[in-house]
Amino acid sequence: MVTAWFYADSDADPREPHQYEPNREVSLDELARLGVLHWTFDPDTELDKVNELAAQRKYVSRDEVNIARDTLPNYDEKLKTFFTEHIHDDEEIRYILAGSGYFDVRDEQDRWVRINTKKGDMIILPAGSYHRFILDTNNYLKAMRLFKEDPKWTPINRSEETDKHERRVEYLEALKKAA
Ligand code: KMT
Ligand code: NI
Repeated sequence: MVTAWFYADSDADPREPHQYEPNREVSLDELARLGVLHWTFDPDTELDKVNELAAQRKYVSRDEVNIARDTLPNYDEKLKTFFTEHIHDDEEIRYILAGSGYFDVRDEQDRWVRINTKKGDMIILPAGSYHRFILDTNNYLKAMRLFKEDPKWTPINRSEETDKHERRVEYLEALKKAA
């Protein structure tokens, strides 16, 4: 099951949890309001449920990304890209097969919400939501990435331009309605 909290800014390694003291937890209801969807399916026994969800949401293809220094080509560069705040035209769907890591998403007040994911967690970040990804101090995560046909998931790094991006505007409209 995912857990979430407000990210406390500091000079500490971003792979550290970055919790306030005391921790400022973000509820699963609040995550839902931000449009973040999540499930937990055991990769050893419940892949049929992943397949069912993929069929429902029309994810027709998938691949795997093995994020560790020894397995991911251009590791440092890739991690830097993952941790640069961005949006996509499509939603981002990740199913954690092993290890753990953090997905950070912005709330409507532009605060970072840190979402802790681990083996079995499936997470969907909505199109147009500003987000980033980083490993935690275990330095390992293997994930299945699921895609719709003709996926548009190239990262578009945040700028004044992306604030006006069609998906971004749609996402903010949806947030307002959910408020
Ligand atoms: C992305 O788009 O930020 C990613 O694919 C993150 C790595 S997948 C766990
Ligand atoms: Ni992304």
